[in-house]
Amino acid sequence: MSTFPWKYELSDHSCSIYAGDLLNKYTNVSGTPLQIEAVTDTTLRIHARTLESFAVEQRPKLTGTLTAVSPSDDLPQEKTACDAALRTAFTGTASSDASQNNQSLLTFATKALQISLDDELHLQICSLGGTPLCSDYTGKLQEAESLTEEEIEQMREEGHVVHAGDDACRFQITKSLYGDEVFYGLGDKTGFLNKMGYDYTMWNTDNPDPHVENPTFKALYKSIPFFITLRKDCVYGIFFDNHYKTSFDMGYSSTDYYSIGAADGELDYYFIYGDTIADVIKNYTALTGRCPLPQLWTLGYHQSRWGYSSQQEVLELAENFINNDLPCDVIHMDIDYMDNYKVFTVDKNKFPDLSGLSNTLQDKGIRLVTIIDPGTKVEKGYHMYDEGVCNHYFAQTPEGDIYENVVWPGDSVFPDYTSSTVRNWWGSQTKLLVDQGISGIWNDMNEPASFRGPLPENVVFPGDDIPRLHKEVHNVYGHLMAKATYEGLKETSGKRPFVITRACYSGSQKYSTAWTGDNQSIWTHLKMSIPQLLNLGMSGMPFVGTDIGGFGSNTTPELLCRWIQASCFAPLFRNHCAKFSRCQEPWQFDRQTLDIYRTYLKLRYRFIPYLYDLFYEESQTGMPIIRPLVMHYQNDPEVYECNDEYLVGDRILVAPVTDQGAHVRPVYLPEGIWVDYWTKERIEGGKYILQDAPLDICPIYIKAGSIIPTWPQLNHIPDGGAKELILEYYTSDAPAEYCHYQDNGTDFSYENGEYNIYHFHIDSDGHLTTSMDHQGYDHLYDAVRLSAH
Ligand code: MIG
Repeated sequence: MSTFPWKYELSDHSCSIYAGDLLNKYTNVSGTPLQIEAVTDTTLRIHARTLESFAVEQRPKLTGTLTAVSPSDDLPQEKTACDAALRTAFTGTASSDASQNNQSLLTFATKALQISLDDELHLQICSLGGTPLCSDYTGKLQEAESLTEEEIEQMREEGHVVHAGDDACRFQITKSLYGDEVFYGLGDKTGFLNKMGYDYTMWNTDNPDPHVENPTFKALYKSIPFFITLRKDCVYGIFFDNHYKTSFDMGYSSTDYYSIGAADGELDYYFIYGDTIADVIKNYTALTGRCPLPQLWTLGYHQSRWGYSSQQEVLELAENFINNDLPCDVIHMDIDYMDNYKVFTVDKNKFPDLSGLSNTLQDKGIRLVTIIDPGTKVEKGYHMYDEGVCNHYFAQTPEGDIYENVVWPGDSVFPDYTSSTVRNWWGSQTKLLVDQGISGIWNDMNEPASFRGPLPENVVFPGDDIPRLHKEVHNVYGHLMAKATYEGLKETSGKRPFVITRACYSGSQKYSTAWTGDNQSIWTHLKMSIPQLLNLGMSGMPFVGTDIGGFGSNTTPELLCRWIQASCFAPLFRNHCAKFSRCQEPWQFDRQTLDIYRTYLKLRYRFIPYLYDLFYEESQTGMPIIRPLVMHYQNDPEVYECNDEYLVGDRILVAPVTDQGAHVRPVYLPEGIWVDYWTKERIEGGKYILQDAPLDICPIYIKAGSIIPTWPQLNHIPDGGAKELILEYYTSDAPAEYCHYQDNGTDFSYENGEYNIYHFHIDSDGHLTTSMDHQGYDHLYDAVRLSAH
């Protein structure tokens, strides 16, 4: 992949352009009405700085494509970025003579793409062979049926959800549909894997009603304005880097086009091309960053509940795990540990000795993570409030007063994370928790959520120098909070920070893991968790999970069993539930539930080294940990809409049961030989099988020819990992290879080369040889064993 130093520095690990750093990204753009820049041969940035030229005066006159731009006469061609780029970087030739090439105002090519603009600035992107990949739509737009105010009111009175006017776009781009598109990504949205035929809004939203498939839930907690389009002969992604409220109509209004619009801000999107979905994700995460290597223990089991509220209770909880022989690495403390919900305080009555508690637990192999919300209590004498007021760290009303709303602590104010000074201040507070032995921070309510109505659009975030309104900051508020937390924890702990956030924007993966917010203990949410996590992974957020067992309402033993099974390879592996709902630790039910639950915790723990290898791969390439089948079987249309199976890496296939009462399910196995993990039966793929799945069985299959590194059974993850590695080998006639990554699992010394990469090779006779591709970490395994099946 070639890079063009004249524009951006692309590095494999992080991105210099934006996402957290994004608030200043517009400043280095020179002033042309439309720029098309090749960031690489396969990534184009389409950017128009002056929004005014795109503003569409009234709906429904949304033309969407670039037709509203200033007429071509006003476009000094020699100054367009594409022209400039041609001189610097492209191999293609320019044809800027309109008469020479039909309507084309300008055409040029990279090593992978041909780009042309017509005289109304409709953009067409083709492969080098000339096949249109993505074209602005030039036909007529579907007009929405218009209802009178009265009709809308009546419908709303009866309880119908009518979206009228509230999702108005100032501008919109519209792309042709060729009829063979399947869409993936878009973050955490409800519904199925394929987003074709739905529409979504990007506006970080905390709505605790049971999340149902579109259209009621157009928005959830996260705004990741990136999707991948799979067509018969091509794959491309579009990343619409605009963090005002944006909308994505993915063929919902018409079968002829899809459209992307924004309430404000600039037209600024990236077209990202690749041969495979993996390529597109790699190129997208080259722009927005990748999730850095986590600490090893974060891959273990996490237990949480909103309601753990005393030192004694947390201690007993840990003992229950130990006494029941249940693997567990982390206990989460929700808002009840704080003194009156004041962030960065601890209730000394309920937790008289938090340091003592964390030490005791850490000796037993269990760590603590505490929640931190943004809402800061209004209370004179409280250090966070006093310091924030004194230094102007909080968001303001347009008149310049501190803006107040209500959240858990009562009257609350909102830190301005768009300011680097505020982020540093906030981040440095993590010391208070780190000093008491806290190992990670969970960021909640950072959409931001508020009890007394939403924050008005014109709340002001003063920032470092440029003040911004809430409507611009909203979708990156959680992202910037996570950044502050990550950077603070890195400084105060010296470890790889463990952060969980609810609200996200593109790029949050650099700082944080995420969970999918307040689901419910219902079967539809178990079912939905699979496409939701897979789409998050394809949106560049790999370290994600759902609340196992469901957050709201009461779980049932059967649902809990199926949920732990479905999640046993979920990157973030946490059981969490709400106050007032039934406790859902595994021993709260019958013996059978406890036993099944234990089986899957133990299964998870054996595969930790494999998961960690996948995290290493992810840190290099952006490849998610769990993947839809389509990522590895892109030429098999049968898997395009596979909503209820997933791959872990490329060699483990999981097909969980997500229906109440089901003890058998159809499983689609793609081409190749698959080995049933439980029975070791070998099955030829490329077909559906009917799989028995009694309550204690989650169907799992391993691709023949795979080497998978596992650990001996442990109930807690030691820093640096286990001393022994067991290579599970699922035989085939061909030789097998596997690269395995190892480091101390805690800090950043791997950046100085302190890691090992083992290269395992098994020849066709089944003999194992090991070589070292890299050796820099001095704790090698005591033993590496081969276990062939
Ligand atoms: O308004 O901190 O999604 O995980 O337990 C509820 C209490 C606030 C919402 C989070 C949930 C958490 C709860 N929080």
